[in-house]
Amino acid sequence: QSAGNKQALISLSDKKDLAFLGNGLQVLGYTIVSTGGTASALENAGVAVTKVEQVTCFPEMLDGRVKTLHPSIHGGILARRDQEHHMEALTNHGIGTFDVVVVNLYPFYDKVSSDGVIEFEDGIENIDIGGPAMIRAAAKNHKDVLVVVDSQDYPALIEFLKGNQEDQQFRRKLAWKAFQHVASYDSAVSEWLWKQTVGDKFPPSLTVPLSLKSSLRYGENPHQKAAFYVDKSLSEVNAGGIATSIQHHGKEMSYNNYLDADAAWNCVSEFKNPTCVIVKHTNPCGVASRNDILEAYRLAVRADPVSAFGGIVAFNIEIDEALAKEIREFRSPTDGETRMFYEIVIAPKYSKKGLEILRGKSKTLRILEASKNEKGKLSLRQVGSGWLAQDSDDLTPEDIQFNVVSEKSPLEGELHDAEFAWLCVKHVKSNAIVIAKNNCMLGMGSGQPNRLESLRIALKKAGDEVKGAALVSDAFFPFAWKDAVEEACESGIGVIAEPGGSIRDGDAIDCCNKYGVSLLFTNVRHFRH
Ligand code: 93A
Repeated sequence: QSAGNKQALISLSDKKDLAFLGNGLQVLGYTIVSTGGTASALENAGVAVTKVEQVTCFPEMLDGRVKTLHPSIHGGILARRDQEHHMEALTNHGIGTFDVVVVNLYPFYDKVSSDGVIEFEDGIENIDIGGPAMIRAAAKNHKDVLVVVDSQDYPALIEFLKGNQEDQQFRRKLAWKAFQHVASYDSAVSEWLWKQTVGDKFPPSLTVPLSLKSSLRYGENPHQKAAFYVDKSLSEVNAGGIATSIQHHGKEMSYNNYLDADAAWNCVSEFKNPTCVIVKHTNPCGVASRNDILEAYRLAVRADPVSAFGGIVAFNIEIDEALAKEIREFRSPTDGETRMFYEIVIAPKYSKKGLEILRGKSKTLRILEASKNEKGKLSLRQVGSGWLAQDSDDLTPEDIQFNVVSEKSPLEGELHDAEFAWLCVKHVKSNAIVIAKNNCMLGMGSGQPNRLESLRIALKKAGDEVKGAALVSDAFFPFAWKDAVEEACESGIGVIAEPGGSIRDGDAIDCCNKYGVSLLFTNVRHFRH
């Protein structure tokens, strides 16, 4: 290679925007060196290219396992330009330097996570060795070698090269991204191998590095710094949901927005019928299911209009024109005048018109489109310097039984109300009580350190409507007489459902029998701490 001749090394499995990249580099006078498939694709796009084999004077061998693993390639990437003896060595061996390295890796991740069962051998063959070696070499020598692993960075690369202005920050950022790329790739490989030994059993292998999705303006409070990270392998396990949602409109998502949106989406995704869930501070304060989604929305607001104001509204069906208008226009039941204000609206889909109307509601309203949550999600929570891992609480009403333990059996409607309230209570912070009737949450008590207090809050919110409704508790009642169960019975509730399992279960049953209330035991607890 003649001195001063700029060279770019390109080796890509994902050839997206390759023509743009190749042409851009060619126009800038770069000689392009490429591996087999990439070279063909460049030629097809009308870009002149030198094959790696011409540089290494070696054929690609071992079915492609060894293509670029050669001193003529790695010497050209790794040589220190400021070290005379390095440059001399290159000259002596007839090796040219690379100024730009663009590589993306074998699609290992897509291969092993695609639906079809992949043969073990196939997985192994998709482990890229030469690619990461080039990326790491270029990232190490980023002072003189620009390393690009993401097609989204091609325009910035071309602009940078046109500018001829040195910017070490840009180079370092690319290098940082390059090491992240390789690290998450290796994690995916190691996790896959781990799964080949333990199957899908717990615990998972958690060697995953996180990649920064965005810096947040602040954390839970303005004096706390914050950021949002995504984890590619977890986002596979935890496919769908808020982390991968699309924001169509509105102010940037905040730390609390992410938490609340996640809570709202997780809750509304539980329901099969058209449902609206309104969340405030991670707790559902309004939940209603109706065939008429407009009606569901109005009921969800009315359940607790004060809390709903400034909350997060989530739907499990498309927001069309009529629903969007209702969200835009609906006035707070507290004064009948003020239009309801929300931080976020979430839905799986929007009609064109629906989206347009919501966009017009306010500049700030965040409009999210989220895809369905997968089951078996992994949840991680930090405890000091450690992490607690568990799979998600995915049980559905079909998975559990509502066993009648009282003399009175619930009516069909009451049983249905209990199931509905149970779906809600799973999403309320412990100690959690939910009162519901006719597919609508009437009241809830959350986060109190004692169950009696949660019950009283829920009863107060439900007001007179409590008569004949269903009351569900996330865990058993430790006491019955002169305690939560009795207060619930005195309120006129129709049916109570709880896990059971207290040594005082007998008292709860006696109490319900005395008041003629149906009592159901589910045998399943749903703490949410
Ligand atoms: O099999 S490898 O691990 N051995 C190598 O020497 C090597 N060099 C580049 N895989 C290697 N690559 C990978 O080939 C790159 O990371 C890239 O993903 C792919 C591009 O191949 P092609 O240009 O033939 O489509």
